[in-house]
Amino acid sequence: MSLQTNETENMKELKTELIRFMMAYKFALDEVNTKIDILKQEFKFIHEYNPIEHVSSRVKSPESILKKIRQKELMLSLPIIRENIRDIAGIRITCSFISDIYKISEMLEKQKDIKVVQCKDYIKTPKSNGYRSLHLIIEIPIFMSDRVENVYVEIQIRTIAMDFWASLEHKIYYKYNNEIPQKMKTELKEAANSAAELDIKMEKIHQEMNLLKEMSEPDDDNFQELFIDNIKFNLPNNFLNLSKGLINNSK
Ligand code: 0O2
Repeated sequence: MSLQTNETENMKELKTELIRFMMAYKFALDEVNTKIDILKQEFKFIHEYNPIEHVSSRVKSPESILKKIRQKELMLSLPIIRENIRDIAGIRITCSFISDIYKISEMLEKQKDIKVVQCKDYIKTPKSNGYRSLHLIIEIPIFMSDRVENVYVEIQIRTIAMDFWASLEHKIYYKYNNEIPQKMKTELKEAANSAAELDIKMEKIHQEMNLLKEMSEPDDDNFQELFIDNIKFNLPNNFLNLSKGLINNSK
């Protein structure tokens, strides 16, 4: 085989390996997104409550991967990149309340094919700039045609308020090229604390509302649940008996 043919073959092999490498992360995201969607739907139908407000996911761009390789001074080798850059596949889940964050993380942790390899709780211990979020690095098996690959996925779970703060902070961080003026840093920290207070207040109001709902809920023995277009109606048994009579009499 000539040197040129050899090089072309090598290039082809490298290209296939790179495509396989990136595809595994896309498949991992598909799997985790499906898991989250199932939890979301199940919660809505069984518990009549949806703890997940919003889900977004992305595979890190090759440019961002290269940037991280340089930052971490890694060797250009796929197994080294795989082991050291564990957020190539990333999912962000936004919830209404802090308790939802832990509920969702627990439900994911319990799934047999998910292995949690790292958990960073920036809610219990916020970062010094005020950043709050729960970060999980999970490992999930992906079944390919000729192999099984265990792929890392980073899952960030946060409330709407935490997400609002993090998006703004991220924009400011890039605008000032990592050199945020001290005044703005202080304001951001204050805003993070206000957002955390708001989260606590909103959760308290939500709990009080649930309590009131429970107290005013009709006695099950006297009512029948009826679902029309996913909307729940509580119909008194007396009314149903009366309707039965009406139908029978009209026959
Ligand atoms: P991007 O562009 O969002 O992906 P790592 O660098 O991941 O090996 P690190 O930094 O210890 O290790 O991980 P950590 O603390 O779990 O943070 C990872 C991700 O969390 C970041 O990814 C951000 O998305 C988010 N994050 C962490 N700290 C902050 C913060 O102070 N502000 C905001 N807005 N987001 C934060 P990347 O790769 O840095 O960026």
